[in-house]
Order: sequence, then structure tokens, then C-alpha cells
Amino acid sequence: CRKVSYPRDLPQISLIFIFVNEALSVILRSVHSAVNHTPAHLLKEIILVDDNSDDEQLKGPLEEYVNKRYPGLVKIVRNQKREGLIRARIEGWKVATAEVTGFFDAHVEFTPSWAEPVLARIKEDHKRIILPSIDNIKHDTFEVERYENSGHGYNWELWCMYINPPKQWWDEGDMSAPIRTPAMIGCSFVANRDYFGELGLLDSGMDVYGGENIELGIRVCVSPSFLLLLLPLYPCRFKWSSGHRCVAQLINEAPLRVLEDQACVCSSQQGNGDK
Ligand SMILES: [Mn+2]
Repeated sequence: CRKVSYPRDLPQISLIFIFVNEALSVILRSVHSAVNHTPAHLLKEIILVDDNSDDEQLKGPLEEYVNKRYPGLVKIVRNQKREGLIRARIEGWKVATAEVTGFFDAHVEFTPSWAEPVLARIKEDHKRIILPSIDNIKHDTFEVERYENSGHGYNWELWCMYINPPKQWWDEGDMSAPIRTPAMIGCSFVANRDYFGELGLLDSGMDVYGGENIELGIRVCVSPSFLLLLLPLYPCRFKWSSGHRCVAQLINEAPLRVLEDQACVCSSQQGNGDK
């Protein structure tokens, strides 16, 4: 990646973080790493969508902190009732004003130079949805645990899982090269704002997490003009906050709206399957 250079005139991005009762320090860690590692001329705004938290720290103290530290940069959206992560993301999208929107859980960290390759690929083709390769940040030590580069696929139960990149990708030996992938992990993705709207956004009928990992992937995958790419970019912390568990525990009730054409499921199952 260090040998690659990117144009300066890339599209701007709105970063949308969603949370419910996430620890304040964790949200701020996400925001700080986003500001510190995104070129200022490319970061139009940060949108924090509070999905009706009851933690008082996330009311006045959060608002005062970000307004003082990053005046004019951070918008806070407050849902008046708990909507769940899908509709929370959509609420963030509605107020976003940059050409590109990035959707993230509020417990992530961005690594240096994460934005330029993402925005360059969207500038090349606005019908690309860009996903990161996700590493783990250990919740007890904050140590980063590197994960192997993987695509995202799903099995016949429509359960999302890591899949080995195609042999051709390994053969080419370029670890910075994107991997075409038929599914996604919904906790972090970047898309052109208008194009994401044309796609119909995420399915707002989904109340809880799980379905978005494949539902959008199927819609994108069955249309030959769309690409899903994956780049080794930034780590994500899992199972950190009580809010995250709140949405995760309801996963079995996730209503999945599935297209009949699942050709891309089968064609994605090259390599060694899940890990
Ligand atoms: Mn998460």
C-alpha cells in the first residue's frame, strides 16, 4: 500500500456511527481515530446516531465534548425510540451531505491512510461498495489481533461467514488488491450516498442484526454491474458494549428477505470454505 499514490481530489465522506448505550470512551475512540486518520479535506462530517440510549453520559457529556473538540464537524441524531441498527443507519444516511457515506459500529478504529484507497475506488466506479477486512481488538487489553484476509460468504442457512479468497487472488500475490465478495459484514461499509439510495438502502423491515450481512450483498451480487470489494484496512472491536449485545441477542428473530436468485451464493464458494 505504501507504494501506491492516490489523487488528492477524491470525494468527501460522511462517517456514520450508530450506537445504543455504547461506552462513551469507546465512541470517542472511534471518533478520534476517524478524525486523526482521515485527511481533513476528505472528512465532511461525522454523524453519531444515538438509538435511544438511556446512558446519561451519552447525552450532554458526549454532545459537549464533541462540540468543543470538533466544532461543526459532528452531528448528533437522537432516535426518539429504539429503532435497531438498520433503521439507525438509515437515519444517519438521511442527514449525510457528503458524496460518499461510510457506516460503522461505534467501536471501531481506523488505521492511517484508510480513506484514500476506499474513496479512490468509489471515484473510479460509484457502483462499488467497499468493505474492510476486519481485525479484532481484544476487549480486555485493546491489543489488535490480526485476522487473515477473507471474503464474506454465506451458507445455505444464509449465515454469513468468512471465505477464503479465490486462488487467483492468492496467485497474484498482491495483499492490497481487492477481493470480490458476495456478502458483507454490515458493521462497516462505504458506499456512494446516492447510489446506496438507488439500491433501496438497507431493508428497513429488518429489526435486528444479521440479515444485512447478506441481504444487501445479494441485491448487489445479482446485478452484474455492481461490485463488492474488500480491502485490508481497519480493525473492528466486537462484543464490547452492552448496546452491541442488546442487538445481537435478538439475531434469531431477524427477518430475512431473500431473493430467489442465489446464483452468487454457489459461485462464491470457491476456496476452502469457512474458517
Ligand atoms: Mn460491532
